[in-house]
Amino acid sequence: MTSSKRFTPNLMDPFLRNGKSMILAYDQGLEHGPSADFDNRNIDPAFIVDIASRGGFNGIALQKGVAERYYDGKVPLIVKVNGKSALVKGEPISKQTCSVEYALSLGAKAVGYTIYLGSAHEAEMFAEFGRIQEEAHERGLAAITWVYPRGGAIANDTAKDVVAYAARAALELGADAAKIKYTGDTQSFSWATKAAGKTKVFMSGGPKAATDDAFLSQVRGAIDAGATGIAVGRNVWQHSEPLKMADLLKQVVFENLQVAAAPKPSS
Ligand code: FBP
Repeated sequence: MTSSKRFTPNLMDPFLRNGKSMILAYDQGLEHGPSADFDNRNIDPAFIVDIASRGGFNGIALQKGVAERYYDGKVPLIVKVNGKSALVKGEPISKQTCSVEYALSLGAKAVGYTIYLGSAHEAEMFAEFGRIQEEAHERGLAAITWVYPRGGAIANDTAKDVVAYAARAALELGADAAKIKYTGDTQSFSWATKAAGKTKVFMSGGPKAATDDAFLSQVRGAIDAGATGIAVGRNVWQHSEPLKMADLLKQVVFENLQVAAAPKPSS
């Protein structure tokens, strides 16, 4: 099977190690606000940038203001090129905050763009992502989309069919990778990884899980379902020992660690 000359299968290579990947996400300061997610340690972007390199992450996702001031070049960069605050209510929409050209000038190897699938405003985000994807590819950058089903039309954003729809939307819209929520089990998440086709699937983390094993078993389930990896934030940098959590994640993602065997860091 051949692909068109327009498809460059290796744009995600900077973020892969043996075909797998762990990306650290830190755009929550804009998406949720500092008081929702941060404490005195992780409110400092330098703390997170340090975790990314010392924790062996294969990428870090930042908004442009944080990237401009704190990115140290040690880990491949994804610049989020849209964003919104948690203050606006109603049908969600997230618009462009940074050009592809500017992301490239910051050292990005990929741009990230959130689409609220099912929102009354999805058409605007589809169109904007379409332009960004084409420009990113022209400039040799990967286009990664966070596809989050949301709005009045969505009853359950982690239902099997809804998550598979998110994965498929990413493929149809030309994303190199899709960051999607976990469905809760390997079998149902497998449908999403199938739906994504050649678009690589990354599991999104969500709020910090009650126990380390609870989170690690989600990661195990996603990898077993065919995901390329994870793109997570709070479960790492809200952890009392982020580097120990990073080490456990590496073992699950790259070394096939079964979660029952995972040593537990104190949390
Ligand atoms: P987490 O692992 O902390 O959930 O981060 C993943 C992420 O996609 C962030 O990149 C983004 O800021 C946030 O989740 C969006 O969260 P929400 O689902 O509340 O919009």
